[in-house]
Amino acid sequence: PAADGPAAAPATTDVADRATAAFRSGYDEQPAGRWAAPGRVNLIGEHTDYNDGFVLPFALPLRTVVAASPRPDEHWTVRSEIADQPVDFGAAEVDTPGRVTGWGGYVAGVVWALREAGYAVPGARLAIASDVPLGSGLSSSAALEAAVLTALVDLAGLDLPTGRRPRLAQRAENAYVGAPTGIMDQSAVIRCRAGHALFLDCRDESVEHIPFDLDAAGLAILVIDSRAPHRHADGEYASRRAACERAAALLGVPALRDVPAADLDDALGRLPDDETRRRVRHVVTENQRVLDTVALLRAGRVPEIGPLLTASHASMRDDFEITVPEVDTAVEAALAAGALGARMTGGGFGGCVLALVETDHSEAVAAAVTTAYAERGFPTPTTLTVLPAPGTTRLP
Ligand code: GAF
Repeated sequence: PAADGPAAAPATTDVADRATAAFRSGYDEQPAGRWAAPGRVNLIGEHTDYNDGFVLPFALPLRTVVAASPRPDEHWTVRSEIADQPVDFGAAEVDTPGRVTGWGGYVAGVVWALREAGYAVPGARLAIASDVPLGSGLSSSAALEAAVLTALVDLAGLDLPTGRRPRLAQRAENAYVGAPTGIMDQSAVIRCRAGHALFLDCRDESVEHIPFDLDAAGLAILVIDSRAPHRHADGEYASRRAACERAAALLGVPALRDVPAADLDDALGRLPDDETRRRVRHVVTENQRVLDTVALLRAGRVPEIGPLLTASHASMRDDFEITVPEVDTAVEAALAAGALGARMTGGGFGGCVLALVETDHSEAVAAAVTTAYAERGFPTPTTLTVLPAPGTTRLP
């Protein structure tokens, strides 16, 4: 690619080799196995998951790999290529949510969630390597949770169907780490399939794998890292969630998913203030945009989803108020350079933007974003071209 053109995703084997190398140098033995979990982007459906609504993510060809072996006692040691020292904990730390902090908390949280659900979890030695950038809104935490969860399930020979795993990984994040996130990220990293987007109903967790063949349509998805670091666990995410729950209570429905788009005006008329009305309008219209996107994809009308992506961004910017100047700049520059649609993806306040482009325009769109960033004095963004990848797997 040109200097400011999009890059291709790194090969899974490299990150798997790094996990094996970290395991061998840390523990002086071969791991019993290796498990890989991807990051994700969400094509559309933002802040709808905790409103019992619809989302449409797909898995990225960027992976977190955990190399692991069981040990006979209730003790867990975790090494990571990003840390000099291992994190080490026993049952006492696991059984007290929040006790293990930092990245080790996601691992301890998974052990906690499995034990709390009544599963006998073996002690383990683990080593982690990852190509999923941290804090970029691509679900590095869900990838870590899913890789560790799958490793422990396999090492223990537990009978835990794939469809039940996302809730356990989410519990690790909600109740052990303390981040009030929804079910999308864990579902995406565990349940996605190559070449497909995952249409998930977050109320009953039913899924449909929607073919998303970008190559056949002559299209590409660019994932542009806005370089504005994002934080889930912070107050803004929690306050949006709380506002949605308050609004649902005011409207007398279990969740905002129960407000059909056709009833939006009536619902807005029953809300007390403009901010609450805008929050509700985002969620209700975003759910409808997911349904409309799915209908277009089912009909093979892929290029036509572009305006829905762009409308989603406007709704996040104006109604849900979760964008920042870097992501707005990336979206505007991508659209001005000919992208069919563009939007921020993930929880917000930074993170990544995805742009749907005709393949021939990829480099021009990436270059336009870089130029717009330079004009505003923002750090140079990085851009990756991605195709929908598989969910969590055991590696050979
Ligand atoms: C974050 C959360 F983890 C998800 O559950 C979801 O709410 C998303 O933000 C917004 O759509 O990624």
